[in-house]
Amino acid sequence: MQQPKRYLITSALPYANGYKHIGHLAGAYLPADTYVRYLRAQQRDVVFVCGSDEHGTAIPIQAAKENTTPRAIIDKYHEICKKNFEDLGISFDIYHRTSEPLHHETSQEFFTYLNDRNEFQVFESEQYYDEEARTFLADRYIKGTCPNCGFNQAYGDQCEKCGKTLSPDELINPVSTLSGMTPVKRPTKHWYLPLDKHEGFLRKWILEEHGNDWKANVVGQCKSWIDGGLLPRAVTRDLDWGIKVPLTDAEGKVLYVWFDAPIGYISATKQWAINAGKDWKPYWYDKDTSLVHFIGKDNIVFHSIIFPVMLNLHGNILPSFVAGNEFMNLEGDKMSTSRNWKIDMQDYIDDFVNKDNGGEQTVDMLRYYLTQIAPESKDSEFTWKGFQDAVNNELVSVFANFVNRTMVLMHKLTSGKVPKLHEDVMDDKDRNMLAGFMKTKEVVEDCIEHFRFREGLFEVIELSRKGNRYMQEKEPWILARNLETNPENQKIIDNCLHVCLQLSANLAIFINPWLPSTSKKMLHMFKVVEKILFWENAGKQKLLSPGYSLREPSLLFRKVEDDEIKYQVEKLKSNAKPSTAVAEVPVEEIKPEMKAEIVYDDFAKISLFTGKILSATKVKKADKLLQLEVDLGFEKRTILSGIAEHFEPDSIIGQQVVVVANLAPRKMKGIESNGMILMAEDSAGKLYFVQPAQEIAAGAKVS
Ligand code: B3M
Ligand code: ZN
Repeated sequence: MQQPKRYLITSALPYANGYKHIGHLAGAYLPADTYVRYLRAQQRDVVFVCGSDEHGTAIPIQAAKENTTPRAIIDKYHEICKKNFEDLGISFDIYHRTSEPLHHETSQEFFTYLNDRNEFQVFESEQYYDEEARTFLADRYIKGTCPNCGFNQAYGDQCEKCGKTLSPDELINPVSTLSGMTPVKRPTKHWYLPLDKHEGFLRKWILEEHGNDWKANVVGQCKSWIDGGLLPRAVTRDLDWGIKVPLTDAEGKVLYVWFDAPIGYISATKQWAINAGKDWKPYWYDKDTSLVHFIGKDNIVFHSIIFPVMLNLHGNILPSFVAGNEFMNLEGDKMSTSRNWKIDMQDYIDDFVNKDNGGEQTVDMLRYYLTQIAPESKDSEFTWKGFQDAVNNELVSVFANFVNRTMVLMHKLTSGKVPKLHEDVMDDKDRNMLAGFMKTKEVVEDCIEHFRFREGLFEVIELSRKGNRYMQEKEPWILARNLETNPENQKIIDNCLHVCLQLSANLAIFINPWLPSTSKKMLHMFKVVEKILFWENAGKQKLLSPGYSLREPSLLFRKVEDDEIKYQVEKLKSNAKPSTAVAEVPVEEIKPEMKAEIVYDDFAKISLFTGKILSATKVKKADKLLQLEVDLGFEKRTILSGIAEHFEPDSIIGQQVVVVANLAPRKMKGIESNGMILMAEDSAGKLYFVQPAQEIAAGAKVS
């Protein structure tokens, strides 16, 4: 594939309605920043945009909670989020706002362009109206009883207890949250984007063109959506907070927040171009631009289905990749703002970065751990113990240790200067180490270009691990003991430190996309300028010139102490709010049923393999069944599973599973099922996938 001429990288625009947590950071911001820093090191033309999403009901609802105005809310949280990202080294080229006039104009122009070409359909429908507050009610402004679980505080768009997506019409005894009154139905008119008309385009573009090069979770979610039947989607709302619909017959209506928010990427690019004296148009119109969206999984359909349809109709380019990440759990539970089970970026900044013994190194410590556990292909989990282990056992003991030992020994054994390489005493170990730089470069490059940031970082740490091993084998400190009797040893010492120093310089280049301030600190020790970080230098064997004197080393990372993580875990627990979402189910003390004894041969008749769910759709006229496409590595299977009441189809795409692969085929509702998925059920009847503790390729034998 030809290399794109320019890149436009976007991270999801966070709602400016509160603090954002490290799960957000790990999903949509940190991987984007890593990618961008790499592209910049490659000296490619790249613009990295983000900003606040300041519309939608989320904002006035937060304003009501804080007893202030929507304007005050967005002003407050815009500044907080912007500063948090800066503090954690996220290097946006612009952090814009959707409340800016430039964005309002851009969105209205977009709407008008589509409307003028009759791309919308206008429908009238009956919607809830609050007669006392004299306003139509957005879904979030209506509460009532959930038809699914009976929870009496469910919202018009979702029940927070059972998680079911709802429409206001489904609520039993709906009440307006504005006035407490029972709302009435009134006719209202809205503009709809007829997604159904674009099914052919979407199938071709996503499933045919990107079915293989996009991530399975993204393609799978899109496929489920498309297979589930696309419907016209309203792009306007009856609300007084938002961008006015630019039509005379649309009094009191605003653009739906998910219509204007992604256009925010365009207005941000425009503002960046104004500031930088550049032209924004090629970034949104030229086919040789690579547009990449970094988002969390709850935003996938908006970025891979709805916004692309809009872009296509508007004559813009389409994303070349949608980096949709899964979620990060925290200490055994889902991160949740409503239950306060989360670590805000601000919390980490207060407790680590702004502390006396914190500083920049703690920024990179977090960046390291969040990348190491990045939810690239499945949900992952943050634990404070995991954080401590990653920092102490890898960053400190492997990476920093190697660099530090190299620097200390260089001061001790080669008088603070880069020693020269003596070809005559070089051995295979030296040669292998030197040749390894280029190999790592190629692997890291491949990882980053293909959005596998975890693996790329792992490779860099591996290289420093090899450096430690090499030094351990060479033992220059032992050779130094009997220099008088063996003066030739000095050459071997020189070679070892020469190699270790060139390796350290390479490590500074490699680690830069992930841990930029660590790399800067290394450059300072080596007394070299930042230009050395250009990727073209990676893999080179002569980055530091022999004879050049280097600074005294300073420690790259400090250890994380036991009491620090103990404090964090306690803080998390004591700040957590009781959940409304999960009902306490009494655990009954009953022994499970045990079937009759079998012999090994009975068990050995079953062929079990690992697999991955590629897509999931509800089976028509069967409440319990989901139709799954499962990748078994050696083949793909259709499997019907009776789990529809337990999982939303979208939420299980990409899950690892264990499949009984030699079960006789069985037909249900006209569909043939070829196998069975293993599930575990707890005493409350909740189902869990049985899966390997680590990610493993599909098709692995289970026994
Ligand atoms: N503000 C939702 C979110 O923060 C939404 C993203 C917009 S991206 C254009 O998850
Ligand atoms: Zn419910």
